[in-house]
Amino acid sequence: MGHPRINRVQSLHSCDSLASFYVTRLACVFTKSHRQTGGQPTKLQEIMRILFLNGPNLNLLGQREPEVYGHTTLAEIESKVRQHASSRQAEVEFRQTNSEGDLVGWIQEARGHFDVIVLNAAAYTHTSIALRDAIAAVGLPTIEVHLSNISAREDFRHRSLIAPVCRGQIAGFGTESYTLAVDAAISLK
Ligand code: CA2
Repeated sequence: MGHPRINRVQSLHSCDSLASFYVTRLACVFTKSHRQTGGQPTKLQEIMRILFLNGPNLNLLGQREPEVYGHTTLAEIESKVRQHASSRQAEVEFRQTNSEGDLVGWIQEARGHFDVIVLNAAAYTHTSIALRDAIAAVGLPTIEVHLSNISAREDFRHRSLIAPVCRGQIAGFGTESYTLAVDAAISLK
């Protein structure tokens, strides 16, 4: 992941016109122009930055086992998530990996760059103490997401090792689980 560009934002407040401050790229939007507010201090609305992480085999979505996971590809889910997020002034980064180490690294690096992590850890949900420790250590609100209802499937999928360190879990709504996760992330603002 590249480092976000740093933009300099000049304050529009009449009383502190010399003041300026730094924000990470797209961290804020002006909700009203200075003119519209008649010279009143301009209100800033924070943009929610959401990191979507997808674990092993999710790159196969839409290509294998459509009877279990449907026909929608991960790229199509990403596109739906981006559309949904942009209509709600949220910024999204979307990644997939088959490697547990990548997921741990991305969770560790997320601090300071993202406000919320949405994680479909796939099979690592049920096995990974490393992911659980990373989520707990980083302390960013993390939403666990699944396409299928893991509680209604095989016994070994009933237990999530990451659930106790996540803010909540969304499971069983197919691709809608991902757009619901955008709304859940925004609700944490
Ligand atoms: O329901 C989910 O989102 C899961 O995280 C999906 C994981 C599974 O191990 C979890 O228990 C629940 C599996 C992702 C693998 O996706 C595939 C897609 C197409 C073909 C084969 C696997």
